[in-house]
Amino acid sequence: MWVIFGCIILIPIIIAWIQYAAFGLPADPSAHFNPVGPQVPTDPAGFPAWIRISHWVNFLFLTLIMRSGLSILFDHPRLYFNDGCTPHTEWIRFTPIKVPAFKMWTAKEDARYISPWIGLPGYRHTIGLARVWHFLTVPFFLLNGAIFIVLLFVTNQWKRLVPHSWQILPDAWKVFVHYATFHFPIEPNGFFHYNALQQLAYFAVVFILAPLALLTGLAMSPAVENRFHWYPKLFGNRQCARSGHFMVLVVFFIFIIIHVALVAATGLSVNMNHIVMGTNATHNYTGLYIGIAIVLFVCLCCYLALWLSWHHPRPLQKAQANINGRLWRGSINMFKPRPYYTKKDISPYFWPNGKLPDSREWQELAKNDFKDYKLKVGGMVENPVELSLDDLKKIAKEENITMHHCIQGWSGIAEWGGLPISKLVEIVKPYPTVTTVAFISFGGGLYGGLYYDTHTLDNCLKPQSILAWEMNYKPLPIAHGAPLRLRIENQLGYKMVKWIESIEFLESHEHIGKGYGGRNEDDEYFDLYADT
Ligand SMILES: Nc1nc2c(c(=O)[nH]1)N[C@H]1C(S)=C(S)[C@@H](COP(=O)(O)O)O[C@H]1N2
Ligand SMILES: [Mo]
Repeated sequence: MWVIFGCIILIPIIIAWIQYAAFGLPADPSAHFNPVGPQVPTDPAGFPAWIRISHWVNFLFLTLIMRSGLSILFDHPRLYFNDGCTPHTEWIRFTPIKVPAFKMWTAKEDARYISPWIGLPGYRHTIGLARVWHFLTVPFFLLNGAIFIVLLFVTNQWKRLVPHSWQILPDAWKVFVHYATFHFPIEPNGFFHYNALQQLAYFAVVFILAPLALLTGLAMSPAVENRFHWYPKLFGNRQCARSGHFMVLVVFFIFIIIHVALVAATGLSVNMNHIVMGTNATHNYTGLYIGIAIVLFVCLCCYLALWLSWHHPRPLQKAQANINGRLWRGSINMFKPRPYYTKKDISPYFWPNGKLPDSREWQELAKNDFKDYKLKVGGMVENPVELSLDDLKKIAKEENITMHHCIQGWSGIAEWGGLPISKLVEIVKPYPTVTTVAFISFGGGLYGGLYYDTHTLDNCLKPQSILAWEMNYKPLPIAHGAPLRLRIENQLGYKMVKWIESIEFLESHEHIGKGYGGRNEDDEYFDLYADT
């Protein structure tokens, strides 16, 4: 990968130098630009307020999105091109640790610390809040982008961004040869024109990079993947999409560095007057000073976001539920998972996660191969039952090969065999007021308390929602949840309770635990709806 990246960067530079050595500098395509006004009267002149505002709003949002994205990345600091995320196949890792072969190494243990100077909120095991910042910003980032693009095309401003002739390509190359060989090309007045390379770069950021960020992000959603299996395939597979999402971040970062460096190098105070004040004034620093104030304000927002994450996480979680929870519930959460994978897709490796139960009761049951295990099913039902594994197996069995999506970013494809939850529902007969099913584990949560999670009854009745006692055609291994674990395929991994002790039918997720829908929702501010 490093060789490939090196080539992508070095080869154009080498070609530019060869061209320069053999033929000298190419003619500068900006030479014919009118330096004091638009080329033709219908060309845009200056930056209206909506451009300036959306530019700086975008800067704030991108800062939040990129920093929270890094925090999310560091919860599983490895990137792959294979869906099984087999250790040692990552193309890049942000951890010194090689996954040990001699002991169980869970994905949670593998999470890293990231400094809050870089990540939002930073630190370890803060993925819940990192996602809150990431997803809370995204709808507004998209809205800002949409408004920008609409206004771009209802005004004449699109002309500065959208190339209208293929001539832009050779022209951009000529400008690149200047930069690459350390010659500054002629600087057109950005109030009226960009040079060809600049125009191409801005165009690519707005019309390619930003949409790619959205599309690769969406490809990681379990609800989307399980309904439209072809979609992540557009990028190769789900982990390619995740890697691509990261590369989008890297390109954004490189763009920002070069953008800011050139803004500074080509007349900082004038350029700042353009994009802050909307004036073409050359002899005052107003734009620069206000621009610095805006940057400081963004820093302050970052600090405030960190402070809120640490001192008022619950309102953040609730804001996320009110905005994105609602959005997802009414859209992608309604998709029904579809069968797709076959035996040959089963991943050679499947990351284990969570904490093995340490209760004496579970250990006794495990010693005896769970022969004495009884699943307790109760709550708001007409017919509470206790069922052994054999009882469960006698009711029905369904086998599905599906992709597991952990919130941390890793995935894995496995076969799961077990009882469709719909069959259990038929037996216990929940009251009509039941909306929610809670699954309670023998195991504990990261910060204490029993591990549990809730699902809407609706999701429990979707295709492929099962209580599994079988993984890859063998009895469910201890590490993966023996004797019984949950599979609800349109949700993220943390909702798939392992080592299930009991099931309760409820009128609301607020009637169990701290009332946020699960151990991770209670203690780590994860989403109630884990569709993405
Ligand atoms: N009881 C219990 N169930 C749990 C967890 C846990 O910590 N405790 N971790 C969850 C998470 S975060 C994931 S990704 C999956 C992992 O399942 P696996 O170990 O089979 O990969 O289990 C889920 N179920
Ligand atoms: Mo997970």
